[in-house]
Amino acid sequence: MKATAKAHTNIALIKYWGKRNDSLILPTNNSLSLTLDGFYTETTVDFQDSLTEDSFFLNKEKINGIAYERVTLFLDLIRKIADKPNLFATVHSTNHVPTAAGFASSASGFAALAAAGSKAIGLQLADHELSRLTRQGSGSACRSIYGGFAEWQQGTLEDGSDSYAVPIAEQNFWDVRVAAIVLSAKEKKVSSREGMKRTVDTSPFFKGWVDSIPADLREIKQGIEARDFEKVGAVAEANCLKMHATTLGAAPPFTYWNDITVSVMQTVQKLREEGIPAYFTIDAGPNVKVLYLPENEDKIVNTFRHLPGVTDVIVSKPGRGVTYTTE
Ligand code: 2P0
Repeated sequence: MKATAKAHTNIALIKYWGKRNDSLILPTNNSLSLTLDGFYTETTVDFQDSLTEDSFFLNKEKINGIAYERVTLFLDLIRKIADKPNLFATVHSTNHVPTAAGFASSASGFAALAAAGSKAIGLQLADHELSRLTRQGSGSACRSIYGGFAEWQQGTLEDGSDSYAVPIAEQNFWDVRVAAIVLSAKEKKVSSREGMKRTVDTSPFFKGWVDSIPADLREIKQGIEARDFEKVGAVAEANCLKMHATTLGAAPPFTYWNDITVSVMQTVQKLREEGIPAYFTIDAGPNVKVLYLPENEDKIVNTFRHLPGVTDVIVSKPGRGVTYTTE
């Protein structure tokens, strides 16, 4: 009972920032993302009757501790759905997500684990069912089931049964590019899980954030449909700034930005003044992602590669949804 799946990471243009239920991973707002072809995880799950516990290997190294716990707790969910409580697995994952680029490998990681694990145990899940399962490993991962643009619908039910992602526009609909601007900064101090919780619990700006989401979503979906890059970029950049503003209001306050983050943001705004359409977005870390169109790729790469404090620029096209390798 073995299966292999590959899933790509995604970048949120309308951010997921806040949970209404921590254990089921139910968000306080819808979010919308673009799946990226440059960054992915490939995972093989092999269930065997002879095993008495799960084991997890990441890039060929045996993993213990919290990362192992998250994998085995997630396999418990799969075992429960399949009604096979005593069937254990060996999991091999290979990450093609450079950690320095500041993309969460948890998104591609849990999407690949959910896909390979559910297939290996014999479940045949529809995409939305797979997305709903994936959500319980890591929220943002539920969007990586699909290629191109996807929206995670927060849902209204307490048990989370209507909280999953749906496709908005497929991979080949529109060639929008994303450059990850890698900074020479150390690892972040506040994890996204902790930062999100602190914001929900203490930031007076959190309500304003949540209230502003429906209009942002409406506008960005109109922009995607019309392939209106300025509209999509402007909404994404403003949404990112609002998310980061909530952290400054938290107690104790925190920010994911450093001086180079701000310098990259200012450079993006300067490019726009020069007539190059480029927009930034930032997740729970100091690195900046820049949205641009293919005809401006050289200009974008050259501009940021030479900016002080930038160590690398990694470009990506829209990516595909989950795929399976048959053996
Ligand atoms: C996002 N982020 O929408 C937002 C924007 C970070 C900033 O989703 O606790 O690793 O596993 O559900 O998905 C990062 O949070 O958190 C994240 P959990 P996750 O991409």
